[in-house]
Amino acid sequence: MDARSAPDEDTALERAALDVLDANWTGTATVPSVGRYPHQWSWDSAFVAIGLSRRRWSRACEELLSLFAGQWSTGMVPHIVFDPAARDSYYPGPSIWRSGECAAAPRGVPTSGLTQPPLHACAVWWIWRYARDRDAALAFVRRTWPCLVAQHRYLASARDLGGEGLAAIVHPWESGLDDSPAWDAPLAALPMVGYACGLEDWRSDSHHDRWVWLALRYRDAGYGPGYLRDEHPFAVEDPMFNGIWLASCLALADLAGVIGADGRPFEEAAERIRGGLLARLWEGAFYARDLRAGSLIPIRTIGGFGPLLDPGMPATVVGPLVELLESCFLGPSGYPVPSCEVRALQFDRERYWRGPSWVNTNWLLRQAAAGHGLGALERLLATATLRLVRQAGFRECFDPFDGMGRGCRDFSWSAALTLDLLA
Ligand code: 2M8
Repeated sequence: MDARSAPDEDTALERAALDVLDANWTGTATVPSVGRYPHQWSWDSAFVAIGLSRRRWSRACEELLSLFAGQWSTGMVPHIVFDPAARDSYYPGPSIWRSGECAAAPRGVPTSGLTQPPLHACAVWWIWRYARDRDAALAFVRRTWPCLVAQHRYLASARDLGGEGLAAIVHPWESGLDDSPAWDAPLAALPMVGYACGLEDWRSDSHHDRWVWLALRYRDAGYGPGYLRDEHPFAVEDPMFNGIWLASCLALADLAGVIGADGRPFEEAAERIRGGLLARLWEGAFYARDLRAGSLIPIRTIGGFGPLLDPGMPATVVGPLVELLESCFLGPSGYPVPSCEVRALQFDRERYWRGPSWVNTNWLLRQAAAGHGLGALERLLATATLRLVRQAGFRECFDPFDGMGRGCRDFSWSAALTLDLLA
């Protein structure tokens, strides 16, 4: 059935999506989910702003502005901006990150010390593109421009840990694909034993303990760039993070035209990232590179399709990537796109980023398909995503075989991006 064929159903779905976003709005930002994620997350807010830009334009602007209120003086946009009024139910919360003790963090706005995929320039472009009030839109672009430029400068300097133009993530949480099997090997290699963080000794082998240990180590080093470069034991060049960064560089080049700034540095940055992706992460497919081990991580996940977001990727790369998508991700799953290759040993249909399908990555791939003129793939991804939310609601993620909803309900980016798909 064509998922877009029934106007009444579309209206009801749109209403339901707006209800979720209204319920998750705190007055200054949209939380991903009221119970499980009661603060503001960085790339979630970018997706929410994109989804709201055609329905609640001013709120889309507020969403990004409240995120930028948490930006550090280094330019880093933190992955969580904490709401001091929220129940302290999320771990690790502000008392673990202690951003207030770091001179680079903003005063009075508690945040995490990590970042997340830099989709924000794309979101600002969306807001600009769909504004009815062009003066207000221009003012918004001018206001956010310095934040975006600082964010990109931070990535190009403090995060080019491999020295070849790509940004490295220094924690799995920075990828947004938290428990992806791509991070299993670098996590397993962490030298955890013997490091006491003041809370307890680390003897456990669980992923969660390793995530927290890594965050604490970075915190205890004062969140410094020198420590990241020379000592931090987790540094990975992720194709999704860098594909999104590249797309945002292109958005910045376009936004430069809007405000009469020079767009060339951002076009050049996009070219540098494209060169880095091809030279360092491409081996018949895109893989993440473990900078500490000095090798590619040989597992194909949804992250490997991030570079498709670049409309300038050569056909010799786009062709095999689309073939891989069709044969190992779309073909074997009834409800695409699974977050890990279905035949991989690590694939798990029930566990977050180890198998389930997600609305945000489906949406990103749909954008990528549109950018390459792949109309059939673009339509398939839109239809499949709308089918998921129609059948299971705005869940956090979905079983890729039977479409059953997983994770929390009333999840913001699932609702927001549905609005964009319906638009
Ligand atoms: C998940 O990540 C957080 C940590 O940042 C968590 O598991 O607690 C991921 O799905 C991430 O991509 C997302 O931004 C976040 C909030 O929705 O949840």
